[in-house]
Amino acid sequence: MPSLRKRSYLVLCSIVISTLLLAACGIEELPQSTFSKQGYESEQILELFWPIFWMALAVFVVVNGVLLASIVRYRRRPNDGIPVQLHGNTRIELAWTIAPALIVVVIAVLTFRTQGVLERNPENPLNVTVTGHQWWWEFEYPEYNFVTANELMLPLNRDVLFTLRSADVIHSFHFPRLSGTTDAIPGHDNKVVIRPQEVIRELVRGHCKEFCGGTHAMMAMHVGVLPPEEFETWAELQQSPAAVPAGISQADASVPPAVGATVEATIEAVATEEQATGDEVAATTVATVFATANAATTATPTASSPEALGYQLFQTKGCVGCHAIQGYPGAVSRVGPDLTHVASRANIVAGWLPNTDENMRRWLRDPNDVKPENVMGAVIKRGTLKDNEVEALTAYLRTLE
Ligand code: HEC
Ligand SMILES: [Cu+2]
Repeated sequence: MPSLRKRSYLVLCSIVISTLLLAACGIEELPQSTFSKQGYESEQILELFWPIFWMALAVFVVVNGVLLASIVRYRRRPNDGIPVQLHGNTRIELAWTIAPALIVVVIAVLTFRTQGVLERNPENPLNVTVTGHQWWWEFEYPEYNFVTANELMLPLNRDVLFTLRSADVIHSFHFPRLSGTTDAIPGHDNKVVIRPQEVIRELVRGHCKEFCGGTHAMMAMHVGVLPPEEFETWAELQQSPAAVPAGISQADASVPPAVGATVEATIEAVATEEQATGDEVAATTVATVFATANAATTATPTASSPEALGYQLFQTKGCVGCHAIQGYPGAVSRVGPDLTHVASRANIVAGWLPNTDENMRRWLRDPNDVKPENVMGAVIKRGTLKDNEVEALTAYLRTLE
């Protein structure tokens, strides 16, 4: 039986070792750290970090050095009497007041300089409007007139001006490799400028950095950086309307366009009302609105191919109530992510699942099982979609490249 001391030693060692092992868990998009800077802003932040770090280290060494030296040098020895009693030392007191004040002034000057750079007014920037939702990100490119979700592409070496907003509670926008963190606040626009300096093809991770409710931990996002010509190609793809499966003519879409809009308006009204009381959209209210809208749609799926069936189910199952797909009649709602090019994303559900068929099925089968309390799960429950419907919708969503 090892002694208590030995046992606590073992426990301590295993904690240290497992912490180190976990910290080393290799995910390519990590580390999410300013030390792995890939943009001008993170470079500036790092340039501010180092001088402050070295100054802090010097203070630490001096203070603790003097402390340790005094402890050793002036410790009490046998037969020591009472030491000389003194009060005050003007010279030392002046020194320890002026030296820290100087250090603080230096830090202030450096910090103001960096802040000035970070908060500059960019010339001819690319605009991106970011809206934080519980718990996913919406990205709008106003100059290009398209909306996407959870994944951003940016052009290399160009200032991007982000306008941050929130649809519900306070979120925080943070790509550690590119910039610092800025809050997305309801009813108030915040601005962030980012100029990426490296091409990023393997998307890099960012995250909501302000606790925003139940599954805040599952509110990631990804960014890629492309040379300008490739960025234009990507933007053109995102602008183009969604593909329509063979065998479907636009006229077949029998959801009155009003339905999608009504559902959206109602859900937004509920959301605004409850925002006043600090609540999120009540799941039951959304479900009621949804059921009413769903009952108003009359189409019966008749398609032969899974893609065409999925296309029809997208309206009969009421997905149009929450999702926009450009070119799909009636699908204009912005309660959930824009799905026009969902197949072109590397991940779905705010960076939580790689965008594979299996994960898409998993999400559609039971959204709440993947991400508890999310708005879609208030309506689409386990069993809402039959297996063949999940298959068909997955097949259709796959065509949205
Ligand atoms: C009540 C609103 C609502 C309804 C109805 C709804 N969704 Fe969603 N959907 C959402 C929300 C909100 C999200 C974002 C979830 C998250 O990541 O937190 C989402 C996410 C998704 C995603 C992942 C998108 C991405 O890029 O991450 C897909 C795919 C999707 N929904 C498909 C569907 C389909 C198909 C239907 C119909 C069967 C449907 N949704 C019905 C609100 C809804
Ligand atoms: Cu958040």
